[in-house]
Amino acid sequence: PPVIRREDYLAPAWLVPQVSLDFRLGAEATHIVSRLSVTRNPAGNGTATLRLNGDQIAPLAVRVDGREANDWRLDGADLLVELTGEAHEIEIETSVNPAANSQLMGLYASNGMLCTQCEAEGFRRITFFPDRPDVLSTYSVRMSGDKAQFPILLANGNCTASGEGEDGTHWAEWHDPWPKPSYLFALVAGDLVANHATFTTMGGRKVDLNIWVRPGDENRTQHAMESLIASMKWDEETFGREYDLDLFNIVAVSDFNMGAMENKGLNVFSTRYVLADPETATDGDYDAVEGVIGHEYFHNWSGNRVTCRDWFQLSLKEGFTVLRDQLFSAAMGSEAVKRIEDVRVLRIAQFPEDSGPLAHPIRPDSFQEISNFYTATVYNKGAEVIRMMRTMAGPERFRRGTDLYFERHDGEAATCEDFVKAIEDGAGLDLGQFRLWYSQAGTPQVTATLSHEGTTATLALTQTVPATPGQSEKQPMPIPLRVALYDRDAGEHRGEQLVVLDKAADSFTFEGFAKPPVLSINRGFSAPVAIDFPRVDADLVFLAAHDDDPFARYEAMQGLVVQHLVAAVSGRLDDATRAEGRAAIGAAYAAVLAHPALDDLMRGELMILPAETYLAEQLAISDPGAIHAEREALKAWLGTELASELRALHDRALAVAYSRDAAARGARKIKTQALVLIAAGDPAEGARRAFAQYQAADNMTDRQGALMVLASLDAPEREQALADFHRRYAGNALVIDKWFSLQAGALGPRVLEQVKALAGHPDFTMTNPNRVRALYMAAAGNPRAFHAANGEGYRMIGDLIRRLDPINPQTAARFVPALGRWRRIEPVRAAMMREELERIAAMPSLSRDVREQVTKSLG
Ligand code: HT7
Ligand code: ZN
Repeated sequence: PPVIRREDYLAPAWLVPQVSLDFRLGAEATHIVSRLSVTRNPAGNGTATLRLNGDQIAPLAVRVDGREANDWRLDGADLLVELTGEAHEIEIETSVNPAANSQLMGLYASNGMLCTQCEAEGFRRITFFPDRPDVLSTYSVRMSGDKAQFPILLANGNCTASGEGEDGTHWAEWHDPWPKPSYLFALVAGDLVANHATFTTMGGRKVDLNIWVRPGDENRTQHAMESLIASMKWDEETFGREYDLDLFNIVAVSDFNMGAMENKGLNVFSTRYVLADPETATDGDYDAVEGVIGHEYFHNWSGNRVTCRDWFQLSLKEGFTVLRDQLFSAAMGSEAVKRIEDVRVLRIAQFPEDSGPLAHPIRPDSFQEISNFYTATVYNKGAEVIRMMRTMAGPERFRRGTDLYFERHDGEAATCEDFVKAIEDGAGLDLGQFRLWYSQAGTPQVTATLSHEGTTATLALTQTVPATPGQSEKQPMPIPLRVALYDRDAGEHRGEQLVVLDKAADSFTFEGFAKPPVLSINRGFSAPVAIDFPRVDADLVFLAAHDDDPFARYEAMQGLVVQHLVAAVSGRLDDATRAEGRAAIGAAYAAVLAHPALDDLMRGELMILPAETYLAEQLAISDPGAIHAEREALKAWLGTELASELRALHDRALAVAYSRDAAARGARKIKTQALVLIAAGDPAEGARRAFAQYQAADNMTDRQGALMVLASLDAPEREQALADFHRRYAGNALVIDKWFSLQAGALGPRVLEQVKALAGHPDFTMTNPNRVRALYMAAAGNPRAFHAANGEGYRMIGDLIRRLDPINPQTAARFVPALGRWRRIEPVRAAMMREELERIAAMPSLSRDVREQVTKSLG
């Protein structure tokens, strides 16, 4: 497949100021007439050829200025039309089969309704069009269809007219006054009911809000509606952004490739980010609904009003919008806990990407298939990069920068460079060298050494940015590190400072320390880097107990465990040092369990052990079996050592009644964390408590937590609870997804066998990405299953990719990175992982999506 390069960008030769689309809807055949007003772009290359992208569609008719055109041809999937003048009217007819569209891109059928997904290149599967984000058009849409089958007809913007047709049909016309690229087009038709509310903007505009779901689901939309209203208000207060239409529709669909989509005025969501009630959604699910509703709403400005010039600029809208949704969620709940959660996601999902064969800068230089670049790097590292600018500028000056960005580029298709320049000008920062964060891949490795002489402490820092595919030479980048030095006796620091390491090596001095201080570095995770600062356990225990930055406190706890487990798997611990390490960890855990000043949400966070993937990241080559065994052994030791404290904590939490307030949510969090450790130390006691928690549960958080623990135990209660859960929630797709995931993510020795059996369960289907992910992403993310010593886990994921690719290539490609980690795994497993990739590569026909990921992974 051809490689598309950022440096080859050319402005479009033709613009399309207006489009009108006419859909005659049918589940098996939808007929589309598209009318484009095209004008020559003065900034284009002057070619007479109009290139209209297509993908698996055929032109049924092509008319230019009202006459049947002969002067057109196909170039691969694209339609080329020769034009003589400066402006023309082009009319094209196409027909598509939504029911047969298993890729879920373009127009497709889901649960009896019709809906669209056009980002990134789905619009070309509906009609021929310059399907690129820098061609902005105003859209008028007419749709007609059977009224009984499609009682609700929705598109972007406002409904301008509707009426009845013949033979039980009806029609609606929609107009969106805001020019937009084709990827933001949307249409939905189906049997839907709405939760309705209104919001009055700061400028006094009354906006109708609707959350559309299948009849019967409307009672589960209140949290989504409250989150939407909170998002609208927060964006006005925090970024000065006001909504710009009289109507905002959200539709929940069951079949969706990603989480949600920000189509102008008509967001389409996977049901899991809309529906929530205590009986079926965990506290984590509630948070995810709030975060994704916010994210898509915030795109109305960061993405829609200011869009991307080309897909290499994806982080312009995604990185910025992730930062906005993170700040929003932090403001709605606990800032400290949110920061810890966001960093955990970055470390588990993005750090491995940045150190593997698929590493790319947040603004990639080339791609074969853009769908492969909706990555943790573009989204989450992209957010961290913008967060660093905010840290350096401070929130007020950063806001001046974002105001300037929106003012300068409203209505435009912009670049990452435009964003950086606006922050530079608005916030008054020099970001010259900082731009390297956009072009260099790889997680910077920072080493720190603290020395002390007289009353001066000196912090010496070095940085290296590791080589990544296609980038062997790297330059030092500005790394803003929030640091504080603690006086060991007073238990306090002398004020936090921001040091910016912008050279390969530098040092910073701090005066007034009679004794060697304790360093707290990268507080709040001010930079997305890995810090190598070996320290004695006593210092980590000190910070875990005293640091006034909650993230740094968490980091100290994690550091204690990471140092110990890395030493253990590297064979560097003898009996005495193992006992010493465990004693330090045990003491820190005991302090966390008992600390009166900690709220339970934070306590629950501090109780979570570092993930196996994060531990693997600390080693050049890792043995997943050894990491798993050592981590489980530590869990069991903690569970035994702290048995009485953990039982007391579990009992205390059990007594707290269900509510959505922070105290009750915290109680639920520690309840399950305590159960995990109790079960590790004493499986029989764990099973007894988990089963009791399961039976007494009046909410999904407790029920799922208990079932998760039971699913990993070899106890009779396991089968009983799993069967009950399936019976209780039969027909509720989102909860049945949990049932699949819990089993595939479990710890038992038979998990692979169970996953294989589940793939044959009548509720399993390969055509619903949620279900596929529920079973197989959980298995691929379960080290015990995926890295089974006999290679069966690799074989299972390889087989899945081969079977899924012809059905849904985008989803299939998302499973490749797990196999692509082979270079960092011990040689026996690495050979089997590689073999699996080769078997995929040898398939006679593969999608561009999977082909790109596999080739790069083998590379
Ligand atoms: N901007 C949206 C991206 C998206 C997407 C991309 C490829 C294939 C399907 C997709 N569905 C949604 C989601 C977001 O970041 O808000
Ligand atoms: Zn987004």
